[in-house]
Amino acid sequence: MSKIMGLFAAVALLLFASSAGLAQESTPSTGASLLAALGFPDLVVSTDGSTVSAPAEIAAGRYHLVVQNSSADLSADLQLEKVPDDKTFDDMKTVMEQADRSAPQPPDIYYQLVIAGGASAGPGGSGEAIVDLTAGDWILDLTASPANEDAAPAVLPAKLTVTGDMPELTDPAADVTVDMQEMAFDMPDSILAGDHIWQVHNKGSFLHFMAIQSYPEAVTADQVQATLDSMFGTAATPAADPDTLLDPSLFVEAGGAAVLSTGQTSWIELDLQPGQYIAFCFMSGPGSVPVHAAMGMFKVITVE
Ligand SMILES: [Cu+2]
Repeated sequence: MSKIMGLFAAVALLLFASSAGLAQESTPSTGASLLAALGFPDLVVSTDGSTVSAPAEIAAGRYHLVVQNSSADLSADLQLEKVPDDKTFDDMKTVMEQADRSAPQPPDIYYQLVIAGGASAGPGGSGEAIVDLTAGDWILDLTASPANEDAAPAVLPAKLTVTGDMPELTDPAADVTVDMQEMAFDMPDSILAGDHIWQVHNKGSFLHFMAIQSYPEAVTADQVQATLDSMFGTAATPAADPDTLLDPSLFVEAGGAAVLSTGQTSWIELDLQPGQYIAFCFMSGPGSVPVHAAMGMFKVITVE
């Protein structure tokens, strides 16, 4: 299966960590990155693929989230999900454990959650993001996935209690600003190559995330849409000329931002080389809403 379908499958299969595969191999480790240099306190979540180590309680605020993955062969995807007011962490853990992982999308409650982003780390690597955590109980929703997409991931939710009022916050300066909404990425058509901070905000009403993939040659939005239509069966018109379709096996993951719910903002760091890239949202739902990318939620980007 292609990387794109793999990511879509991850959205369907990894119940509460649908940002699987967003780990950027070249993400610097904590202490050396642009994100670390912003000076927000570290929130370190470590895993060996079978256990999770993280603080049990922190003050409300903006954090430099660092996911450290010491597993040699599993990828770690962390998503920060707030426990709803009328539920407990244990309620949510039960929902996650009992969910049907062969279902096309997560249970309805997932779409009601406040989700503050997250980060992914490949085997032996780390990942990071700047995230905002308000008072309440949160689920550190960590999923450890083998490279074999058919093998079941380990779901390792941990509880994080956040206390107190949010401090006064000034948004860090970002080189690239992305607003996500139904069904579009509002962002520049071209971006300067190199290491940059990206601000990613969800101004829509659905859950969204951003998966950036490179492609080895220039593409048009029409080509991307036709390819998505052929992959997801969403074509309203007869199938496009196969010669115009992109080859899904040529897409390469280049990083991205984890799931954000309405009104949430996160900051990520990407170091992209010049070339052709496409940002996708492979979220599906709520309800019968198809994969957002196939509904037009993608953006062709040139990095130069
Ligand atoms: Cu979306």
